[in-house]
Amino acid sequence: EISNSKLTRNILIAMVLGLVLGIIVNQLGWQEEPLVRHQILGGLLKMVGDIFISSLKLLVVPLVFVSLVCGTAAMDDVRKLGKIGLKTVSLYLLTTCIAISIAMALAFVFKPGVGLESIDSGSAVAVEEAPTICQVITNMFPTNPVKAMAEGNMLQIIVFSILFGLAMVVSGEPGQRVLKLFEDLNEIVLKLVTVLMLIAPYGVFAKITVVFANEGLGAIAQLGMYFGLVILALIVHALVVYPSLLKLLSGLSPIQFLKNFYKVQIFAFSTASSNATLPVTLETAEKKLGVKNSTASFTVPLGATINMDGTAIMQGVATVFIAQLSGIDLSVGQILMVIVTATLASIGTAGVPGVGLVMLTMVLNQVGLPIEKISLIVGIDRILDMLRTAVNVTGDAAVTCIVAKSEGQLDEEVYDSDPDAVS
Ligand code: DAS
Repeated sequence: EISNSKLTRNILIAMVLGLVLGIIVNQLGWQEEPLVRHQILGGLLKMVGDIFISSLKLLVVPLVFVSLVCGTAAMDDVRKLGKIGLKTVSLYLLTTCIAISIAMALAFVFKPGVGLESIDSGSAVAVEEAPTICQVITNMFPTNPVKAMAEGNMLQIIVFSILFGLAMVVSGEPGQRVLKLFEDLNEIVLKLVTVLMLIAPYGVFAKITVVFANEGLGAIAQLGMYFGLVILALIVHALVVYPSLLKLLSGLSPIQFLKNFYKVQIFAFSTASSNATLPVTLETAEKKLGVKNSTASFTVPLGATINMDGTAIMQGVATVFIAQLSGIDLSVGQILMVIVTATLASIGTAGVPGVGLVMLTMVLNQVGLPIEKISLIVGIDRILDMLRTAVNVTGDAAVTCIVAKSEGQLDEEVYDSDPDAVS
């Protein structure tokens, strides 16, 4: 197992190498040579890239099912904590919905994927007639959970996982025993994510080389548009939405919040893992934001699992970007489906590096978009992962402050004091 930072470095090196090699091949016109086109771009590199994409798809069903059952069963505390629990979960889901809506709106306005339809990194699918909202809701309930998993019908898997987790909560002893099993399974599945991420440098190199060999410098512009748009949405969410919620709902100073919290954001950025940042988020919530332990010890770990606004933002922009790449106009029903799927799926997804990309393949699958089209964005996803993880943990802390303040569990003297003065 290699460290996150080493893996990040390898992925970035692979991306740059692939980009440079691809552009050289394109500038020399070698991509038209039959040997290069069929044996290398369409042969070896396509194979390596497809194995990488398959490894992401492989993870979706076990990751969503196991982590969502754990996430739902953890709601047992929500039931015990009643009002606080309900308030916390509602705010987490609300901020995630706002995040993905901002992301999709920006992507519809700036159209990062328009003009790249020619990128043939996967065949565009004929999208069947969009179902009505009633049909969507009816179809969410599986007739056979195993069939839903076999078909990768994510909304049905999500509904089944939540129902199964709730049944565990209300079944007492048996539920507690099965929960322990699922918590161990969750550890294993998350480790599987880390192990499969080791393929990422090779997969990224293969995918990026093929795209830039075929598209040349043109693809850089679109890649830059996508990259810039995700960052813009992350900044809007972190510097407008959270400060507004802090000010409006709790009268807390957003500037003071950022002064207290920026070191955690840097740690989250460097680890690209909400889980790894959890101890730092928790300590800062108590020592610098003045949140009582009884509240923070519930809302912060819950947030690290069910609240991933930064990830939802990437998924929002990426979904619209890939629809535009594929020349597909998303219907209102499909847009709602993306928001519901990404929000519900984020409930269980624990915060480890790369999990956002796995969840993106799930969202694309759900709305019938070609997953192969993520070739262009897998390379830079690692950098975006670091940025969006910083937003994920910021959302956890902001909601924690809002809930704590409303329950009289936040010491404003600590909150307003100079964070560097605190021991
Ligand atoms: N790295 C994940 C986290 O820790 C976010 C993601 O992969 O999108 O929150």
